[in-house]
Amino acid sequence: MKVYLDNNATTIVDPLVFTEMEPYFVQRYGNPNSLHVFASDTHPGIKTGMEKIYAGIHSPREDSVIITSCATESNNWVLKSIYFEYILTGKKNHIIISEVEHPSIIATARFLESMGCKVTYLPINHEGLIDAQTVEDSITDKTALVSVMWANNETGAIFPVQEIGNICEKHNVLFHTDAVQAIGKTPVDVQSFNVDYLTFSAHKFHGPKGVGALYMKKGKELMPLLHGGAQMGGYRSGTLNVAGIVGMGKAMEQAIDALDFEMSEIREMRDNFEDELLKIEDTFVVTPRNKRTPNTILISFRGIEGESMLWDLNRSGIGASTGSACASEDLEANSVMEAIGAAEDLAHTAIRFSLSRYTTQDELDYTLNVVNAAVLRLRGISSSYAYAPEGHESGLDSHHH
Ligand code: C6P
Repeated sequence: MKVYLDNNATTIVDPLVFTEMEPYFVQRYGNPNSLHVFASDTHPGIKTGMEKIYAGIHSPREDSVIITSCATESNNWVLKSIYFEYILTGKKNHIIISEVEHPSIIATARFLESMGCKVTYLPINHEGLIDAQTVEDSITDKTALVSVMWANNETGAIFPVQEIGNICEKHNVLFHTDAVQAIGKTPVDVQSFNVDYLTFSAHKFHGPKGVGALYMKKGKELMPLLHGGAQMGGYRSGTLNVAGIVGMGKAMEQAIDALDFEMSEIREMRDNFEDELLKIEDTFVVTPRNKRTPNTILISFRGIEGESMLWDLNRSGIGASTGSACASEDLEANSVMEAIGAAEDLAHTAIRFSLSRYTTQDELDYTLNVVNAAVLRLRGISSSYAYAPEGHESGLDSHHH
C-alpha cells in the first residue's frame, strides 16, 4: 500500500484540473498577446481561470491578483517591494514577521536586514500560536509592514489574521499574509479581513506546481518584479502561463467546493487518527485541534528521531515528513518545536502528517499499524528513550524495554 500523508509539502493534481489544462499545451498554445486566432483561443480560459481565482479569495475586481511562479516568489517579491516602495523612499525602516514564517519570508527578511532594515521576529506561545497583542506591542512609527502567515505549514496553527489585520489598519501599517496553507482548509476572504497583500500557491491545493499568486488591495504599491512586455498590468512581464492559470483557477474552484468536506469529514478523520496516535505513550501534539487547519498533525514521539520514524514509514510505503519539506534535508530540529522552547531531544522527534481530501480511512488505519510497530521497534533500540528521565517521571515504562 502507498499512502501519501505529506499534503502540506505538495498535493496530487486533481484529475479535473489536469483535464482542463491539457488543451492549452498542443491545441490552444498561442501567445495571449498576439493578434490572431491562436491568441484569442486562449482568452476564454485565462478569463475563466482568473475569475475563479478572484472568487476563491473573495477579491473584488478592482484589486489585483498577479500570477507568479510560486509562493516563494510572491513572498520574496512583497517584502523586497515594501523595501523599495516604502522604506527606501520614506521614513519607515521596520518590518515585523513571526519567527515561524516559511524560509521564503525569513530569508528575505534577513536579506533586508543586511540592507539596513530593522526586523522584529514575533515569538509563538506554548501552543504554537501568535498572540495578536504582540503585533500591536511591536509596532512603532517606523513600522512599514507586518507579515504573518495565515496558517503554519508545520503545525497547521491558524494565526489570528483578522485581529492582526485590524491592528495594522488602526496603526496605518501594511499587512501581508502568506495564505499558502490556508486555501481550501479555512475560509479565506480578503474583504472581511484587512489584508493588503496575500500569497498562495496552486500546488498546495491540488493544482499544478510552478504557479502561485500575489494578491494586492487597490491603492497599494508594488514594485514591478519583471520589467518587459508589461503583462500582468506591468507588474510581472513575461508570456502568461496560460495552462497554469487555467489549472490554478480550476483547482481554486474545486478547493472552495470541497471546503466544507475538508472542515468536517477530513477534520473528523484527522481527529480520530490523532486520538489513536496519542494513545501511544509519551506522544505530544502542540497546537490544540480547534486552532489548527483540519488536515495537519505535528506529533512528537519521545525518544524517536523523526528521521528514523520517516525511514520506517517510507519502507512501508507511507510518505510523511519531519516538518517543512525544504528544511528536511538538513537534519536540524523542527523549527516550530524549537520556537516553543521544546527540549532539544523532543524537538528532533516531530513528525508531520498532513491529509487531503484524497486521504482514505483505510490509509489511516494502515498507517496507524505501521506507526505502532515503528514506535515499538525504534524505542526498543533507543538509548535516549530508555534512560529519559521524563519517561520515568510520568510512570511510563511498559513499552520501551
Ligand atoms: N511549504 C512544506 O513542506 P512554494 O513551493 O514556493 O510554492 O511554497 C513555499 C511555501 C510558502 N509558504 C508556506 C507557508 C509554505 O508552506 C510553503 C511550502 C512546503 O511545508 C515546502 S517547504
